[in-house]
This record gives sequence, C-alpha cells and structure tokens, in this order.
Amino acid sequence: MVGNKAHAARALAALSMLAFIPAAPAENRMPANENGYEAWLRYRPITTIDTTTDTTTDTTINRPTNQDISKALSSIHVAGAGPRHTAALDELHRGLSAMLGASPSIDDDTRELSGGLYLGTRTDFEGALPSEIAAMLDDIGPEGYVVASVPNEAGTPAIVVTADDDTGLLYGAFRLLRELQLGADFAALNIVDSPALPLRMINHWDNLDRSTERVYGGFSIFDWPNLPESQPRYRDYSRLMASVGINGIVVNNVNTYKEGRLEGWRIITDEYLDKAAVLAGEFDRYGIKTYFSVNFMSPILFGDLDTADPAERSVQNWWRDRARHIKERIPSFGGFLVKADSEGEAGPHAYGRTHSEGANMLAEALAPVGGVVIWRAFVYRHPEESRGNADRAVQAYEHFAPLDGRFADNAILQIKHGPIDFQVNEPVSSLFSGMPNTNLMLELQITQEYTGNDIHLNFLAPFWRRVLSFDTHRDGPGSPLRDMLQARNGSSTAWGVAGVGNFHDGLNWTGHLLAQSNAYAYGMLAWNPRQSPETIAGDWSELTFGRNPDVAGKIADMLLRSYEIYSKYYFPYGLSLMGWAGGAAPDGNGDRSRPDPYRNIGRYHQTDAIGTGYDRTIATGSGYVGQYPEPLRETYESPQTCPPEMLLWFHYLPYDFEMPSGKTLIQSIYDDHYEGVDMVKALRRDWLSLEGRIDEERYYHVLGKLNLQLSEAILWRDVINGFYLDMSGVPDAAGRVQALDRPYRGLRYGHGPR
Ligand code: GCW
Repeated sequence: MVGNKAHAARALAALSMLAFIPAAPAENRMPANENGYEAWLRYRPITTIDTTTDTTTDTTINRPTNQDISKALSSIHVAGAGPRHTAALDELHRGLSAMLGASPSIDDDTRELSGGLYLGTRTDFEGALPSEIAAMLDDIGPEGYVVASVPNEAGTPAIVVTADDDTGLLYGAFRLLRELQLGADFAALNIVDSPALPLRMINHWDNLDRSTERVYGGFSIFDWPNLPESQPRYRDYSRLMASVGINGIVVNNVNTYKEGRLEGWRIITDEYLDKAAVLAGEFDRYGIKTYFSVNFMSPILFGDLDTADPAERSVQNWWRDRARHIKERIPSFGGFLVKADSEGEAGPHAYGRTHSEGANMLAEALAPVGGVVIWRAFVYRHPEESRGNADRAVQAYEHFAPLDGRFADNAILQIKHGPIDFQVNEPVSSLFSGMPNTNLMLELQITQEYTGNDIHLNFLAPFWRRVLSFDTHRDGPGSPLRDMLQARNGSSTAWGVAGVGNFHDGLNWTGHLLAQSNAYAYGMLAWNPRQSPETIAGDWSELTFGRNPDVAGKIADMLLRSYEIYSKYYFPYGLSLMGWAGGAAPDGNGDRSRPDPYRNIGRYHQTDAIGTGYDRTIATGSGYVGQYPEPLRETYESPQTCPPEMLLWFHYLPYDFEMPSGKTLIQSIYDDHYEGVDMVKALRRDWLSLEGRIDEERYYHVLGKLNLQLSEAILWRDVINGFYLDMSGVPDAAGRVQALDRPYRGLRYGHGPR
C-alpha cells in the first residue's frame, strides 16, 4: 500500500508540535507527582508494577517481557491524516513513550504490515488491510474500532488500530493504551468494539462566572472570563472524556436565568460563542460535539423581539438564524439542552403552549444544521401551586405522557433516573415505560448531590447498572431501560445518556480522588451498559493505582461496597429529601399545612407518630404506582412484594411493620444506621492497611476524606435515629439511640452547605 504522502506530511508536521504541548499544567510537572491530575491516563512503565507502590509481588511473570513490547511498539506507521488522527497519534506517542521508556519512531510507511503499530481508517489503508481485519470492521458501525495483532514471519506481530471513521480510530488508540496498562498480551489482541448508546454526554452545571451548581470542591473548568485564551487543561479534559467514549458536552448549566445571579443565557451571544469556540475546537479534535443550555426567552433576553411564543413566525425565524449562526462559528455544534417551565426557568407555558410545541419549534430551527434539541422532563409544581396531586413524583408523567408521539424526530426527552430527584434509592421513572413513541435519554448524576458530595466514597456503577438493566416492561417483559436509549431502526437521530459532570478546576478534577472512578464508570457504562461494575472498578483501580493486585484489588473492593454502605446510614428504605448537601435535616423540608406537632416535618417522607414513608399506592396513596405497566404495578403496590430498598418510597408503614428480616421497621432503621457506620470504619481500616503501598500524596488525601466520611456518617446516624426516636417514641432495643433536641440538624464537618 502506498501511504498518502500529503496526509502523512501533515500528520508528521502536527506531531512535531507535540514537543510544545505540555503534558499537564506547569504546576504538575514535578517528578512522580501523584496529585491525581493524570487520572486514569497515568501511563506508568508497564513492566514494573508501579514505582511508587509495593513491588514485592511480581504480576508480570507470565507476560511478554518489556523488550518484546518495546520491540513491537517501537514504531508507529500512520495512514491518513486529520485532527483526530493527530490526537490519536499524540496519545499513542505520549502513552507508549512513558510506558516503554523510549519514544516510538513515526512514519507513513504502511505498505506492508511488518512489526510495529499501524494506525488508520479503513479508507486510509486503501484496501490493503488484511482481509480478516477488514471483515472485523464490517459490522461495527459509527465510532467502533478494531485493535488487533497480526502475526508475521519476522516474529514480532504488527498491531493494527483501525476503524471506519476517525472518532473510532481515536477510541481504538485509547483502547490499546488501556489494554497495555492493564497488562494485556500485545501479541494476542483481537478486539472489536463499538458503543451501544449513540449519544454519551456530559452536562456541566457550570455558570459563566465559574461557579458551579452541585459540583463539589472547585470552580468550573471553563475559565469564561479569560476565554478565548486557551489552557492545557481543556485538552487534558477532552482527552480524559474521549478516553471513556464521551461524545457530547453541554458546557453550561441548565439553569440559565436567575435575576441578578445567573446569566447563562448569554452563552449563545456572540461574545460567548467566541469563547466557546475555543473549547469546541479542543472537544472536536477528540470527537466531542458541543451543546449549549439555552433559555427559552432568549429572543426577548437578547434578541429584539417582545415575545418568545413558539407559534410566532418571528420567534421561529429568530431561532433558525441563531442556530445557523452558531453552526457557522462552531462547526461541531450539536444542539440545545433546555430546562423549561421548571424551577423558575421559563418555557412555552408562558404562551399557553405545551412542552412538545416548545421543543418542536427549537427542533425545527436546529434541523437544518443537523442539531438536536434535548428537552428535560424534570418538571414539578410546588404543593401549594399544584392543583390536584401534590406528590411531586406523579407530575412529570402527567405532563409528558400525554405528549408521547408529538415530539419531532430531532427532539429528545431527557429524563432523570428517578421521578423525584437523583435520590440514592428511587424506582426508575415511570416515564421510561410510558413514552414508546418519543426519543428518550437517561439523565444520571455523576456529581454527588445526594450521594455524598466530595466527602463520601460512593461508587455509583452498581446502582447505574441496575437502572440501565431495569425492565421497564414498555414493550412487554424483557424491555430493559438500556434498550429504550438506543436509536430506533431507521431513525437518523442519536440519543442515549447524559451525566451531570463531577469534574472541576481542582488539581485532581473531582475533589475526592476516588470520585474519579464515577466519571470513568459513567463513560464505560454509556459505551456498554452491560459491563460489570466489578470489571469497571477493577480496571479503574489498576489504571489509577497500578497493577499490584493487593492494592488495586482492595481499592476495587472498597469501591464496590461503598454504595451499599452509604445507603445504610443515609435516608432509610428509599425515603426522599431528609436533608441536602448541607447534612441530614429530617424536619427541614417543611410542610406548613400540617398541624403541630408535625408542622415542619418533611413533606417528602410523611413521618408522624404512627409511621413513616410516602404512600404512592393506587389503593390509598398518590397513585404513582398506577403509572407503571403490569407487573410493575402489582410489585410496587404491595409492601410484601415491593423491593425493600424502596419500601418507604412507595409505602407509608407503621413502625411495627415486620420487615423481611423479622425485625420491626423502626428497629431496622436504627440497626441499619449503626451498621452503616461500622461499615465506614471497616472501609477506613482497609485503606489504613494500604499505608506505605501507595504514594503518600494520594494515601493521605483519601484518608482525610475517609475520616470526614466517618464523622459525617456518625452525624447522619445520630440525627436520623434521634429523629425517629422522637417521632415514634419507640426505644432502640439495644439502647443506643439518644433523643436529640430539635431542630434535627446534622451540620457537616466538611464543606458548608451548597
Ligand atoms: O436536583 C435539583 C438540584 C438543582 C438542579 C435541578 C435540576 C440544575 O438541586 O440544583 O438545577 O435539580 O436538575 O434542574
């Protein structure tokens, strides 16, 4: 095969730029700095376990030697060129140099696959790929890739990274590097992979003044005041996201307007488009499209119209012009995300129009530029405003299910996993079962608003995996949620999953270093929702802490236990909103309509002297259960069949209700909270056993977090249990629970309330 010289020359020219691209911000360029900035792309030498960890166990015994790998990967041969080819080459060069201790040579000689690494799309190779590799490409579709070893007579195999498109090629490069870091035998690589969900997005809840909503421990990565000046961090962020398959980023908060505080609507003004173009350029190089959260009232806010009525021709034209204008400035523009008629964000209701009418108007404006509108389903009214049913859980379905089938082809409805609000234990939203004719997207929260902020270790993959596997029964038995998120046959629209991001400008990106695992896991599950949390936790731990099984295995095990542990000392059995980020506050979410002494006792958990829990049954409650198809209705309607972790989400039960364990409900609540704290102590002991086997920097950082977690878990335990003792008057059989003075508040030790 003859390499395309012009292309290759461009690739090589681009590569020569590498010398000028710093690997990390200046403050990180210290030897063996383990500040977490590199996250899971650490690229430590691959034949030692890890220079900074215990080296007494040699896990490399059965692996090819360093010399074999170095020989096989001492040269990179590139077919074709383009920004993503360069990004792939940049990463391979960086990764292989660091892992093998020598920089591979680079050329465009792809005539013969002798030893070395070969990189290019199927077209780049101009028909000369070995037939078995070309055949592997046949079924993979967009963004898929092949990473394979091809034996050859000289003894050193050729390693081929190829795809049908350049995004797939980039993903293939990251995959090869990951496999090598995880100790794969380079001579036996035979990987064909492609994403299950077409759209794998991160939603930033970041404001233009760099403050963030529910993102803990740092400011926005995007330095709006100083953009369009660029920063190395933008590229490193793009690399990290692309390495786990993220292909869409919404750069600003869905809340775009709060008088005097939030002006996120400005994001699509010319001033901010110039700034966003710099970010979009970096993202695009890594296969990531750029999206904006927009305010429905934009034509009034910064256009010169006096209406935003979606039925008005002038409004439609305004949005069409804006979309075209954005696309001209940002060719990788993907579309809009909209929070409308929700929590103070205006929407089509102001003009007596429905959600679908509002969404479709924007969809029509975006269609000519190939964009999508992603419309959020997170709407509810406050009880005092809601005529009819005051249960917040029923409201999204009531708004949206009647609109099924009325959304445009390039409109997607984005639904939070549960009907309330990212609680730790909630059922999967009934909307997923109720909208068979609408493009649906699942919204998860990677940032830990209700799941521990940046203090509590809480690896969310087991929970997310459960959500994705949930049988919605939408199309009869065997309709898992993950299938609702895949593009339907014949549709040109992509949809999938969105995660509210947890990366910010702090040195280790996530505040709690171990919370990086959630961003990694999110990407892995968005790519393949069937992946096991065990594999994800194991791989992440090895990538982040090295391949010593005693170290990485222990960390993976801690991650895998953490969600259950958190659930034990947090709100019992699926109860919602017994506190916020600022700590436990069971009486805080007040219902002023209830008489003393229960005034101020939460409207979300309905606790009183007889019992606790929210009755959402068809027979006696809010009727939310009736929004599911059978057999889900039957399962949730009875406390006997309802999954225990959601018992109080669906049922109001007396304190003496007998739990499956044979204990009373109240005693189970008390015991769980003690057990949860004991489990945190065990978690902490596990970490202490790693002393000296992990670099001090990360060891003490995580230990500090675990110490805080323990203090807070004790506080949660005592506040929740004390509250229940007071409400129920039932003493703890083991005599541990103490009465508390009202108000029941657990002020936190870590950060103040956000
Ligand atoms: O969970 C609530 C959060 C708000 C958030 C809102 C939403 C972005 O507390 O901070 O606003 O949900 O999802 O729109």
